[in-house]
Amino acid sequence: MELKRILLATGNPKKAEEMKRLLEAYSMQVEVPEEEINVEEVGSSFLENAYIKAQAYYERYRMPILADDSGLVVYALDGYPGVFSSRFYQHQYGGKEEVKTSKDDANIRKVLRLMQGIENRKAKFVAFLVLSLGDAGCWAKGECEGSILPEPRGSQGFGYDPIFQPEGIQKSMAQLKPEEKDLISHRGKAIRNLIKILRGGKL
Ligand code: ITT
Repeated sequence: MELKRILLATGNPKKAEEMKRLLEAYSMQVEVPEEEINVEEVGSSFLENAYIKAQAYYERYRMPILADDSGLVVYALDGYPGVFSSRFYQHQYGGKEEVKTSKDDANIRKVLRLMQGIENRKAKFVAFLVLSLGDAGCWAKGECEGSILPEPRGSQGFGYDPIFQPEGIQKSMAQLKPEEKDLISHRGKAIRNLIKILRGGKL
């Protein structure tokens, strides 16, 4: 199936920038919503939350919608922040963290605090995409394995990028150029998997 125009179901400008960059490589016209919809992400999985976001935006805009639900999974922290990644600083798991400069900074400080003295630093980024066309749709997934650094490094990207070191790379995700992140990131892989589904004629 050939999709020309698509609206991103996100209120996160940095995430939207990445999705736009990745999709435009496939000649798609990518739009961002004029107004963010306040969606309650009540699902217990990334897929469920991506579906909830896609549905909410489809109801409002009635055009092809692509939603992304993503996050950081730290094995030694029972899979947290997981689906709570964007607001981990205020989650009761591990105690709340005060916001001093930004939410991203508070989230990072909390993960580093919880990881103090823990040897197993393995983690992964996960992204689930849901495409909604109203009467049809599909989903795709991408993962990026790595580990949690002892302190933040770099200023590119967003979220937990400064404390995440992708497997086989001697830099944090926030030290990579945008095109380097796209090649290995969970979101890059998920978008390429989605394109395969669309091109494979399975939708
Ligand atoms: P929308 O729901 O409006 O899309 P959001 O930021 O709340 O925006 P999520 O609920 O999917 O999105 O939460 C994703 C969080 O996971 C995000 O805020 C970051 O903290 C983290 N995250 C996801 N992808 C990331 C990436 O590529 N690099 C760093 N952190 C990432």
